[in-house]
Amino acid sequence: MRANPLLHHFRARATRPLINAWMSLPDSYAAEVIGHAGVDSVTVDLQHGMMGFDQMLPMLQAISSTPATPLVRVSTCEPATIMKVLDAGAYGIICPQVDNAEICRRFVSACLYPPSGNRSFGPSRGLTYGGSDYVTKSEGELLLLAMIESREALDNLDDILDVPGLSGIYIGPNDLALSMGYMPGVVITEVEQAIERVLQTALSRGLFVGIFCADECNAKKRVEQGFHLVTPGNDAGILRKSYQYYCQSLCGVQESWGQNGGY
Ligand code: 3PY
Ligand code: MG
Repeated sequence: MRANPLLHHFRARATRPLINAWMSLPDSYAAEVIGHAGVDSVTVDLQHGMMGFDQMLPMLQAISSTPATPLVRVSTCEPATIMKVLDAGAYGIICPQVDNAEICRRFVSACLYPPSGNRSFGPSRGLTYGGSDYVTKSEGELLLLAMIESREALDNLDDILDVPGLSGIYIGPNDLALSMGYMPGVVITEVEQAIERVLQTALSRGLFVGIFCADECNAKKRVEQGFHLVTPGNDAGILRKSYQYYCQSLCGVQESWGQNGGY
């Protein structure tokens, strides 16, 4: 089976941070361009991105033509969708709102073939992209990341992290802040302490730890903190920032919509 470079970097204890791109734009050409930008992975965001399954498929095909690992954030922990996204060739799933161990078990089970899980057979593009031994080898190559992004998940952290088969976690700092009573995109000590606790608890179990970041400065801070993988904002935010930069440098300060929490 085709190896998952992201997972192999992690297992080899990569000495550099892993960079993940986050796509909300429903476009395969944009996915191809971003996949060739030097990132380690590209995540197609089905939860808040402007695409559905039919647009995701050519995006995964485009990412497959680049060195980046194709990942998908699903919109919810729904086994049928998770299985279909894996069949489409995603090499990792980021599952949002994994608030307790039961949700986490459902997530992991949907990703793994029996006897480890209950993923249904029909690997489709998984087989085409992954290789003829996909069904027997996929368990060792797919990255399964549970999003920790609520107060409830903090309360259930140990039980969530103990679910067998989970590769690691991905922190959603915006939803985490909201669920703790704060606005996203603002540095709040209580939220920072919670993020540090999640990080250390996951690291102590040898799990893969990623986090969404507001921008590149925030991503640098998260790398120094010890995160394996960082997402320095999403594609639309980065595109907007680039145009804002050109507008400001050519015409001086201009009125424009700001960004919030990396979006
Ligand atoms: C969050 O910060 O809540 C996220 O889900 C990142 O997209
Ligand atoms: Mg979120």
